[in-house]
Amino acid sequence: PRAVRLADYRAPDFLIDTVHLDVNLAGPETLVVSRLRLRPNPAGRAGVPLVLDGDALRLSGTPLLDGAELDAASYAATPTAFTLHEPPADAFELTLTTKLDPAANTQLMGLYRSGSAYCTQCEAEGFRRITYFLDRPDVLSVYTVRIEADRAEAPVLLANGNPVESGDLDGNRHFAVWHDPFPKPCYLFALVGGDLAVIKDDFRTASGRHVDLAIYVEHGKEERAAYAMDALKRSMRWDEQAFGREYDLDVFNIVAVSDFNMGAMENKGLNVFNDKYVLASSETATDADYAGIESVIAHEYFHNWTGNRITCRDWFQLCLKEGLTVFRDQEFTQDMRSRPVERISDVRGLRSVQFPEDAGPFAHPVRPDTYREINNFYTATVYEKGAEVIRMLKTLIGVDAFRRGMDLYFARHDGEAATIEQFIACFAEASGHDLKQFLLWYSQAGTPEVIVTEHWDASSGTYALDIRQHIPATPGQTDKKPMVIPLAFGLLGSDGNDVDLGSDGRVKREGLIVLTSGEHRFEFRGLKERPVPSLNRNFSSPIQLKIDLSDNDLLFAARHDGDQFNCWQAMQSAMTRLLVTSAKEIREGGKPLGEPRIAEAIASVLNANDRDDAFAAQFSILPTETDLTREIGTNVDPDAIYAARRGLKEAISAQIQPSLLACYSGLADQGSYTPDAKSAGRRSLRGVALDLLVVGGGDEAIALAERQYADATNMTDRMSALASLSQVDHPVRERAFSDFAERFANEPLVLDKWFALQAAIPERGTLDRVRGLMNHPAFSMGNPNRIRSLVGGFASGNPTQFNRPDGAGYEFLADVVLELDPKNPQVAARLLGAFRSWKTLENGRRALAEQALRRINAVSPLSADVSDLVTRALA
Ligand code: B3K
Ligand code: ZN
Repeated sequence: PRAVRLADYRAPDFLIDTVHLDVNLAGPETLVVSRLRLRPNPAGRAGVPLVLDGDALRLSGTPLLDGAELDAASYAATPTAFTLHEPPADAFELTLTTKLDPAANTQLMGLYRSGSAYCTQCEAEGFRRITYFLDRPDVLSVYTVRIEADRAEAPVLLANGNPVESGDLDGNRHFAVWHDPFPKPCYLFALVGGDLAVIKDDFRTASGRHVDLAIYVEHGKEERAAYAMDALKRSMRWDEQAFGREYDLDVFNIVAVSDFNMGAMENKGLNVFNDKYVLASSETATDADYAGIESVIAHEYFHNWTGNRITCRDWFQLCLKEGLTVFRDQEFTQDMRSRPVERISDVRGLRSVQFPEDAGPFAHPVRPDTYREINNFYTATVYEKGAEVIRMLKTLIGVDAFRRGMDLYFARHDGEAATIEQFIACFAEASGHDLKQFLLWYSQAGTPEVIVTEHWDASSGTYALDIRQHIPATPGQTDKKPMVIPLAFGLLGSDGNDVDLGSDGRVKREGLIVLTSGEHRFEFRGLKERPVPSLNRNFSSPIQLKIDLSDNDLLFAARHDGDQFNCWQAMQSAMTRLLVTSAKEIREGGKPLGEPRIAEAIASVLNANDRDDAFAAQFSILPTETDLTREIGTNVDPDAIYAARRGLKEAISAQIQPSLLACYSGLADQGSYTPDAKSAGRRSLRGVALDLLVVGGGDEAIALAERQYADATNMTDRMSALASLSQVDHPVRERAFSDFAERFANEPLVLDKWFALQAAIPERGTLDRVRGLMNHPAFSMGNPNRIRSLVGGFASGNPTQFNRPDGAGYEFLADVVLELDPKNPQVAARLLGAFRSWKTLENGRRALAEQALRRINAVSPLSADVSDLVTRALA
């Protein structure tokens, strides 16, 4: 496919004011009649042919222009386009019929079947697989949709907007008509037809509108949708309170389906969800699953304003809706749960996926300026870094100006397809700040490095920070300009409190330094002692902070920093430094390093009287293998990293076993399960303690895990026991795995956890185990969740085995990608994310990874999705 460029954007030549769809759901004979009211766009070119997008479409019958059949010479229809050579100069009506076979649609884009239901997925370019259309987000239309189906096969018929009419027809068929008064781009279109169960509720908006809420699920799963419904109502209330945004239709429907390419989709008034993000019961879902449901329900709901009421002008502006909506869902979660703990977990996520992406061949700006396949840009950079950019904006201009800017954006652009410039202009106006330089966050890729050196002059009591920023080169971008970087900070005195900052005129507000050029010096005078700096508090900017603090400083900050995020960060930094050194020594034939003070720091948090369980858990978890890979940066040996990490865990376990045991038994299962943050925190700390104990290796610890597994009254405890056991090569492990498989044989979503855990076992036999599991009756190459759990779990969740020194892990992934590509290119392409850091590997593995990538690249045809990623990986 050819590259599309932001610089080439042109307004559409035609607009579509209204769309009438008549969809007759009838298996392989499904017909879609589309009646479009079109007119030339005054902002477009005059006198050009009308070209509608299509993808694998079949026209059925003769198209009508203003009700009259078109003659064959006046139009052309191919699977990828419908062209009307000489369209009328004024408004006209075009009627086109296409014939579809939803069951044959394995890409899960457009109209397809999942289980017993017909459903749709249109973002980004799936609507063109349903009917010919101007499939671009700046064409907004009012839709009326009539669906007809067999009454027994599809008693439930849903589309966007409000229900208008329904009734019975001859031959056991029935119909429903839906009307969506809000003009929308076609990527937000959805319809569902099937035999589904439903749970209902309702909501009264702040201004008194009554909204009927419904969640549709597979029969028998109704009870498992209760938490999603609760999360929905909390989201609706929160958006009113935090952003002044009310819901705007009479109904809000959610449908859970089991075959879905991603998490969920925000179609106006009819969100379609991967059932993984709807269904939960204490026996089948972990605390993490509940948290995932809460945040995805909120995310899709929040899109109603950020995405739907105001959409994107073009796909380059994707972060306009995604970064902003992730920011909103993160704020929601922080309000529902613990702010610092959620911040830590969001940053963990950012560092483990977005930072490596930004440092490798797939790096791209938050707003890309070119793409060959837009599906490949639904990335951690657009979503998570996009959210960090909004958070920085809020930090820079302050809470009140931020809210005024949001209000202005909603007022000014409601009903429009907007750009990042228009969005940022609202904040510039509302705050009086010049945000030109800030826009670089949208156009420059790469994680900025902020390098800090300290100077302490005891004689004058002057403490200075020299701060330099450097943005690494990324594909297509070698020269970078300095960015605006807000650094929240404090200086810790020896009593552990923040010292009075003294004065440096350029410190903007109390505790905030704003970097704008390549180098800065900040001086603080009148200090009695050298302080310990606490920089980038609460992770105020998505940067790599490089400052060489001693272990003493770090461990001091870990105990005393008034910013909880930075307590956690200081501990992570101390552990990271040790692990990097340890990995290096292991490669040179040495033994893994331990560090008594790290174990002590963990013990003191575990033993604290006022312990916050969720925070203590985060505090005690070591940096991930991905974190260490990124930190080491070049010539990476995943086995050494694993050995260093495992070695440190063993050392900690051995040193503080009594504290771990005391903590573990003090947190015994309290019986009845509730998914709230506090109880989840308890369970997560219990899991962390157990994990450390089991790594210590004693039979007693293994017995403890075995008992926890068997006695568990909820999935969180059962899974944490199984996860701990999965890391040790012991007969108990296999017993537990087979028990789990039997217990949950009829629960595909639960078996996904079982697939993923086995795929992550850091042992030589795992690749064969994964191959074997692909033949398990519960596995299917047709279901994205199964593939992501087993194959994705191996490729992205098992650094030592995916990166086997013999290259077998890479070859396996290449085989799966090539097998899947013709059926579901989007999911195939996603799997290739596992290669995002291949260039940082040591030479042997690097050559083998390259060989696997080249083998994929040599195959023809490849989908646009896979070929785009492989090309970029190899560039
Ligand atoms: N907007 C959808 C993602 C669509 C992905 C298309 N490949 C879900 C979301 O971000 O809310
Ligand atoms: Zn989204």
